[in-house]
Amino acid sequence: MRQTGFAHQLWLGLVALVLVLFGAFLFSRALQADEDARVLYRESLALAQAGFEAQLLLNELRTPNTDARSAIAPLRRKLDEIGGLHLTGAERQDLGDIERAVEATELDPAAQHRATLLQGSDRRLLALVTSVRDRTESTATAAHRFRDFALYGLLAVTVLTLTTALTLVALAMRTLSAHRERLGELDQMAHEDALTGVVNRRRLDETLPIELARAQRLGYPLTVAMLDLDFFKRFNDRRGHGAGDVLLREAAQSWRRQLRPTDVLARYGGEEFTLVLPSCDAEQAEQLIERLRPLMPERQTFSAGIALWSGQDGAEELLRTADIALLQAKRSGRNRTVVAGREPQIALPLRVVS
Ligand code: GH3
Ligand code: MG
Ligand code: MG
Repeated sequence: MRQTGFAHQLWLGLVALVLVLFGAFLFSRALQADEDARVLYRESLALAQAGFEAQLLLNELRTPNTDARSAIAPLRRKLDEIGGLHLTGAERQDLGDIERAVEATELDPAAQHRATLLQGSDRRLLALVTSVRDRTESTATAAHRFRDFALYGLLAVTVLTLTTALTLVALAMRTLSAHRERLGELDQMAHEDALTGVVNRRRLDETLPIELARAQRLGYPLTVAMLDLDFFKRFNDRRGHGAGDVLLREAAQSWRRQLRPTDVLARYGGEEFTLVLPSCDAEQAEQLIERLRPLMPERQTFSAGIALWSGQDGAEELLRTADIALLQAKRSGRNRTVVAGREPQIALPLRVVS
C-alpha cells in the first residue's frame, strides 16, 4: 500500500517534469519563431528600400544622355546589397537576370541599346520584392499563429503542472500522516505490554527519572509500590496458563481505572507490577493499595512493598527499596503491604547449635 503510494508520487513527479520540459520547449520555440519573423521583416523592409533605389538607378541608366559607367557602379552596389539578404532560389534567379542585364549594358554602353538590354529588369525587380514581401507575410502569420498556440499550450501546461503539483502535495501529506501514525503505533508497541495493555518495563525506566525530577522541582512527595501476585505459579498449575493470562489482564485493567491520570502502572515482569504515584505519600499509597485488593479477580491475593522517595535516591535505588519491602511482605505471610522503613519484626527461626 505504502509502496503503491510512493510509485504514484514518482509517476506524478515524472509527469510534472515532462510537462515543465514541454512548456519550456514551447516557450523557446515561440521565441525562436518570433525572432525569425522579426529578421525577415527587417530584411523585407531593407529589400523594399534597396529595390526602390535600384529601380531609380535602372531608370536613370535607361535615359540616353546618362553616363552609363557612373550609373552602373551604384546600381551594382544596390544589387550586391540585395544579394546579401536571405533569398530563395527563384528570387536569386531574378536577381541574377538583372545583374546579367546590367553587365551587358556595361559591356555595350551604347545609349540606344540600353533600353533593350534592361528590358524586363523592372518586372524582375518587382517580382523579387513581391516574393520577399509574400514570404515575410506568411512567416509573420505562421509565427503569430504559433505564438497563439504556444500561449494556450503554456496555459494548459501551467494548469496541468499546478494540478499535478497539488496532487503530489496531497499524496505526500497523506504518506506523511500514515508514517506518523505508523510511528505512533511502533512507539506504542515498544512501550506497551501486549498482554495487559499497561506500560512495560522500558517505559517505566524512561518515565521514573522524569517523574523524580518533576517531583523535586515542584516539591511534592512521590511513592513507588511493587505488587506481586501470591503463589501465582500454583494458580497457573491449577487453572492453566490461559486463565492466568486473563487474570493478569483483568487485574491490570481494573487497577488502572482506579488510578489518577498522572499515576503510572507498569508491568515490571511476569506477575509483578510497579506503581509510580506522584503527589502521594506512603499512607495514601497504602490506602490506594487496599482499594486495589478487592479488584483482583478469582480471589487472588498479592503482596506489596511501598517506598516513599527520599528526594536523593536514584530511580534504580528507589525501585530496589520498594522491592525489599515487597520481599518483607512475602516473608511476613503474603497478602499484605509493607512500607519501607516500617518493616515488621520477623521472628527468625531458632538455630540449634550442637
Ligand atoms: P510468590 O508468592 O512467592 O510470588 O509465588 P509465585 O508462584 O507467584 O512466584 P514464582 O516466582 O515462583 O512464580 C511466578 C509465576 O508467575 C510463574 C509463572 O508461571 C507466572 N507467570 C509469570 N508471567 C506470567 C504470564 O505472563 N502469564 C501467566 N499465566 N503466568 C505468568
Ligand atoms: Mg508471585
Ligand atoms: Mg514474582
